[in-house]
Amino acid sequence: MGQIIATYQVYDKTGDFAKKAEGIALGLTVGTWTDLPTLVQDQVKKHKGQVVSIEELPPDPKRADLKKALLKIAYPSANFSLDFPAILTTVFGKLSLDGMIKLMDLEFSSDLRDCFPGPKFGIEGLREKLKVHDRPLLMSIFKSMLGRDLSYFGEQLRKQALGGVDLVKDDEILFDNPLTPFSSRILVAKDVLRKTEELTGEKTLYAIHLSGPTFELLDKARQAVELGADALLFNVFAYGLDVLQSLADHPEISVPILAHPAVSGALTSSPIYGVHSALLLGKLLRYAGADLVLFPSPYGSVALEKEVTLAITEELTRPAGQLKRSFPVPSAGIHPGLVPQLIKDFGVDSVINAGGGIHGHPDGAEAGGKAFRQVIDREIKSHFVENYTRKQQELDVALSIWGENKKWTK
Ligand code: 1AE
Repeated sequence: MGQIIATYQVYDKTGDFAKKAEGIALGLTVGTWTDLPTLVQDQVKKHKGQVVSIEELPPDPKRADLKKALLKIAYPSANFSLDFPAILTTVFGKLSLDGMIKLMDLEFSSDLRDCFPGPKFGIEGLREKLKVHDRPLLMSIFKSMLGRDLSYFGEQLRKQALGGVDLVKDDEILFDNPLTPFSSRILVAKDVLRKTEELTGEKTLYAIHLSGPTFELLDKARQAVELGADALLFNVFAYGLDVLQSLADHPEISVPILAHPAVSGALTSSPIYGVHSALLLGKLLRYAGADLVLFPSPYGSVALEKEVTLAITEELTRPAGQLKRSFPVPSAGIHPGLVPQLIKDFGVDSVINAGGGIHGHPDGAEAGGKAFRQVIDREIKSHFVENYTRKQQELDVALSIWGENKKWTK
């Protein structure tokens, strides 16, 4: 029978973690156990959670009065239906309200994992769409779109595409509005990007922000696909993992989905409470079908610790049965000077993503895109071509203001 093993980080004054673990294993499954008549005990046995392991950890220096441990508890698949609401309620429902406890990981037995189709495109599918196989992809973000109209939108898109950007995404704060309506953005983008491709010979995909009331999302996503949208940007944590999964699994939603991390900090940021970032932004977003996952890089304006970003990346890309790999997109405050470090940390199979770092180039967004492409090419090609030299005028300008390998500063 399948199972999910949950790992919890817990604290306790007494250090009686065996009692705590057994309390969770019972409390989240059959409730009481030994007080039941023998016949009933037999009936509920297969539903009881099992304590798998208890590992005591060194206490946190600031809370030396509290003992700390990792508890692993197995939940049988007989207890839940195969959807995120049922799984999350089983492993961390009421328990998430129960004091100092953090959900660190969920290990799905392979039969359960294989029930999640995951990303439709993944890294390979997206590379195939763009015909780019040998370098990190470059994504840019529309900025300052609030209060702007479609001609501004089209012009900003044109400049980003001419700069050599592979994907342009809406800002996650751009919602339905009369100046740049949803369907018009798709149509304008198609027209602009067809023309830029004729000029440059390179494809650029536009990811439109899918937003609005939950029950309208599927129809809107269908409409987007029918109008020829290239990709969807989705603020998954404002809705829930199940909404992403329902969209990603739907046969008519035949475009890549970018998952944005907005709101997730409320669940992941505490070292003591909530859900570990590698689980929420890594493993579960991949299971839920995100083709690309944005998360704060260690270097930008809203940063995560480096080891956390690497753990997210590992979950998005490690072998996992038939699941395709999702693209890691370390983001926020990225400028060209950070690209060598980003490639070193996240590899060629990652996406360099910048808003301010493209639009803030003194010579405009087209030059901003070129500066990024120049530094990406320099980093990739200089490994293979001896004495590699290349025109890098736009990059030199960008490095003169942001510096090389310097962290983002306000
Ligand atoms: C972590 C998400 C980053 C994001 O969505 C965004 O808009 C970044 O903008 P910049 O690159 O910091 O200007």
